[in-house]
This record gives sequence, structure tokens and C-alpha cells, in this order.
Amino acid sequence: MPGIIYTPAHADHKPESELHGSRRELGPHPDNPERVKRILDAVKELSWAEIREFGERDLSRNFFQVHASGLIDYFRDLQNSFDRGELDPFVADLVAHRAAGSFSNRTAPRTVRGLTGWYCTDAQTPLTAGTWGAVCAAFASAVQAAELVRDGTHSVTYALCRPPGHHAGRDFFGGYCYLNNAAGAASVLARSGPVAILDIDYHHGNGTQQIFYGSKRVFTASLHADPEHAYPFYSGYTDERGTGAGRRKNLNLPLPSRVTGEEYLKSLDKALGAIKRFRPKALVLSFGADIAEGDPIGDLGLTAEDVYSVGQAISKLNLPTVICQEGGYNLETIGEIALSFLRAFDRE
Ligand code: Q9C
Ligand code: ZN
Repeated sequence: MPGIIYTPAHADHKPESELHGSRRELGPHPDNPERVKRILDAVKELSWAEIREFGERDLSRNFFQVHASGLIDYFRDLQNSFDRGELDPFVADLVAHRAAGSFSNRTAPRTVRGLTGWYCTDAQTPLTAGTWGAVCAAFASAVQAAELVRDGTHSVTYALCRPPGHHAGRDFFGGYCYLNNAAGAASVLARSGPVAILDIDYHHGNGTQQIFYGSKRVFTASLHADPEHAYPFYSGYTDERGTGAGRRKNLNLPLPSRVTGEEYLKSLDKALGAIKRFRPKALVLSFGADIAEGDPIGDLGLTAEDVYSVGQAISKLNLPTVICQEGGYNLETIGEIALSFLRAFDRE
């Protein structure tokens, strides 16, 4: 029976606003706690799914398998500063740029403010007093989802992660993501054999790609909006194929705007073919409901029915599977889209 891993701790991360550059104004931040509430309400309908909550756990070992110690230390110092009342919610006001090194060989600054610019890749990923707690809970839910699959308790688990994770790399974060939940899950499973990560969020999973770029044990494939016109702009192109031992272990499939369900399934087939040839023992899925029509920051045209077909095609791989929630920002449809996707994994 599939299992759903959920924790209410996500609600402590509640970024208020985002700068909408083109409209020259602050608007509501797309990643709000209501997203998870809507998904949870919808997926409760799945008679075959068991919803598990969990408490706190020590994640240190899991953190360091996918993230640099400097990034984790920074987040912990940041939390201490919030706890001491030294900080109000903020975003990076400067991100480390190539030019930063042009005056000296200066490396990371020491203050929490300076380090935010060092590690964060954009000014859309707010830091608040409740952020780190929620981030740890999301990461823990992905790790737990992977352990339940590894131990054979469930053949499919769904970690209702919030904040999302796929834009967080080994030593950077951004794109509403802080730690890479899917990478945490994959590293648990990779101890028992080769693992494939398939990322079908609307945006390219630049963090996931970077973490496993040199790895031959973890194959990464991503379908996403063409980075020529979509975030994260600097990665997600077809010529990024992996490096060293990880050569040809990364596959990017950029999609045109308003792609139809049929076209999408053709690209998906290419990803699934490559995954089969890799012969993984387990699959980690980064699922973003922002591929559906009507997403406020996405421009693909997938219907709920298309999303079900996408789920079915993936489910047919018949691999032990951990599904991590990534993006998806239309509150009116996010529940229905997640439900359509998960229905396809009712395969026992
Ligand atoms: N005003 C994920 O879906 N910027 N992250 C979009 C919208 C960043 C999305 C601009 C989008 C990141 C996990
Ligand atoms: Zn996304």
C-alpha cells in the first residue's frame, strides 16, 4: 500500500511577499502553506494511501550526504540569529557573482547577511524565523519516505514536502528551495543500488543536477520548460550530460511553451527509455504540479487527465518509488493535479 508522509511543520515557513519585477510591486509569495493543505485535503480521498505524520529526528548524517557543511552551518547560524531576535524576515540583497572575486581572492563572508548572498542564488527565496524548522521537516519527510521504501514497508511513498527542494544544490539554495529533499531521499536509496531521479517539475532541477553531476550511481533526468525563457535560465540545456564518472548520467529534456499532453508524453518516453537502460533499483520523482494548465508561474498546458497519463507511464516502470512534492502554485487546482498523479500509482 502506498504511504503519504506529511508533517504540519511546513506551515512555520510562511514567506509574505515576492517582488514581481515586471509589475514593479510586491505580490503574495507563491509558496504558501495553503498549497499543502489543498493537496492533503484532496489526497485524503485515496482509500489506498496511509497518511503518516512524524516527529523530530536527527538528520545530520543525511544532510552531509548531499550538502556542504558550510551551507548547513550557515542555516544553523541563521536560525540562532532569528532566535536571538537579531533578524527580521529578509531575502538576499546581493548574490555572489563572478565579479565578487575580482578584487582579491576573498571567499565566504562571515556574517549571516553576507553568507545569504554567498549561498543563495536569487532574491525570491525568503528567510524567516520559521524557515529552517520547516526545511528540516520537509527534508526529514523525504528521508523517511525513502526509508519506508528501502525497508519494503511501502513500494511507493509520497513525501508532501514544503518548502520544495530541487533548486537547492550541494552548496547553494534558491528558487523557493533550501535543502534538496529528493536528493536526500536518493542518497538513502543509493546505498542499496543504483537510483534514478526523474524531475517533472515545470522548472529545471538545477540543484539535483549539480549534486549528482559526477555520480555514476544516480542517474538524473529532467523534463522542464526551456531555460531560454524560464527559471533557472542558466541550466537545463541538452548539452549538460554529466561529468567524470557521471558522464552520460544526466539527461535534460527542455519543452516548448504550451506543450500538449501528447508532445509531453513523447519527451517523457525518452526519459523513461534512458532510465530503463540505466537499470536502477529505485526511482525518486520530483513532482511539480506547476506543469498543469493555469499555473500562475508555468506555461505548459497539461490537463488533470494528461497528468494522470504521465503518472501511469512512470508507474509502469514498476520500480520502488519515492515521490517528492516540488512546485505547483495554483491553489484552485493543485489538489486535483496531485490526486490525478498519485492515482496512477495505485498498482498493487
Ligand atoms: N514571480 C519551484 O517550482 N521565480 N520553484 C519565478 C515568479 C522562481 C520555482 C518568478 C521560480 C522557482 C520549486
Ligand atoms: Zn517549479
